[in-house]
Amino acid sequence: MTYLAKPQLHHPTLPRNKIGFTRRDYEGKVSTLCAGCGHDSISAALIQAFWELDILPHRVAKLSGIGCSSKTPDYFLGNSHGFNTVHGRMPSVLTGANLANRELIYLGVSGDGDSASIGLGQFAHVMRRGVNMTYILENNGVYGLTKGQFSATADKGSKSKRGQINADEPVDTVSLALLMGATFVARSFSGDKKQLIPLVKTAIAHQGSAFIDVISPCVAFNNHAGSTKSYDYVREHNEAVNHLDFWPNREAISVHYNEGDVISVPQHDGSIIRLRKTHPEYEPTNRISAMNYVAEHAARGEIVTGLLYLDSDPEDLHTHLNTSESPFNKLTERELCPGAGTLEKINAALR
Ligand SMILES: Cc1ncc(C[n+]2csc(CCOP(=O)(O)OP(=O)(O)O)c2C)c(N)n1
Ligand code: SF4
Ligand SMILES: [Mg+2]
Repeated sequence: MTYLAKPQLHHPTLPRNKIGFTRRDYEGKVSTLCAGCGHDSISAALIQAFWELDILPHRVAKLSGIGCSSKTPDYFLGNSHGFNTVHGRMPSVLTGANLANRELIYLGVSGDGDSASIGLGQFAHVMRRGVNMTYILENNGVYGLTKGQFSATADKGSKSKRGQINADEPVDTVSLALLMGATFVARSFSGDKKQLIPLVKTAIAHQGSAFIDVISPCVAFNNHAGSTKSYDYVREHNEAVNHLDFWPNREAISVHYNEGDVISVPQHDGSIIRLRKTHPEYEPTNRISAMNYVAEHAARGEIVTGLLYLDSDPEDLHTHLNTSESPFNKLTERELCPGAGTLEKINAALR
């Protein structure tokens, strides 16, 4: 029962997006995760975001590692490209794919074990290299797939289902992404679609390394009293610093807000991000103050969510490396092999 295909039949009255697709066209196979798993809500948010953005599914490449979270790309965007890497190695495979073909939209899906334990080095480097991607970390504080051991994001002092207390300091992936130079950093909660869907849409439009840590409770192993990743705990300690509205182009803006409550951030591609501040003192365009704010609130047991940092003029890996605009598979032999004379010149310059 690992793979269940969904029936092909669509109801004829289902709403269609601008390119004629229904939400069903962005779904994948039937999920085999536990009923109530936060990861399924994240898949639903991704389906909604890609549908609302009118993205052709074949323009998307989904990459993941190993874990319940990393299984989820099978449950959405069934008509997109997909690749399951070795545990913790999604970032380097995504980087390679991106270098070979920058025309696709890259979506990395990972878990806290995948990214903060075995894949911590890969996570740090993909952020500092500015790979143009949306990186979703489905964070439940445990290794769900291997039966609930504490992961590196489990908070110190939090309790396992069997009553053990975690003695280790946590890795805060949001702080690490900020430190390593990610140009879009957010935190959200799988139980808050209203916050998550616009964050995902904005991250997809961002032309640099976009990271969203989504707290995603594991109902089988980490949803009890004493856990800091349970539905109840996150609802009680969630401090949303802003709410996001995303317009794919400037003309479409129809909502008006009181002056002072909102900041508008135009993007290079013509889209506009509007941030409604719920914490007026929060400044999402200052990396250092974002890091301090997240750390100060974490020390008080509060989980700060929303768009935490945005660089609206990001540079991506292709700019740094001055790479070819064309995907490798569209280059001709002449472009790929410039001839013995050119090679000789390069070699001579290196002697
Ligand atoms: C190299 C390697 N080491 C260990 C494992 C065993 N393993 C599989 S999934 C996993 C952890 C998954 O945790 P996480 O990434 O948090 O995903 P979740 O299941 O919680 O969504 C581990 C340790 C593996 N598959 N490969
Ligand atoms: S074990 Fe946990 S993470 Fe895995 S599917 Fe079940 S609830 Fe989700
Ligand atoms: Mg996990």
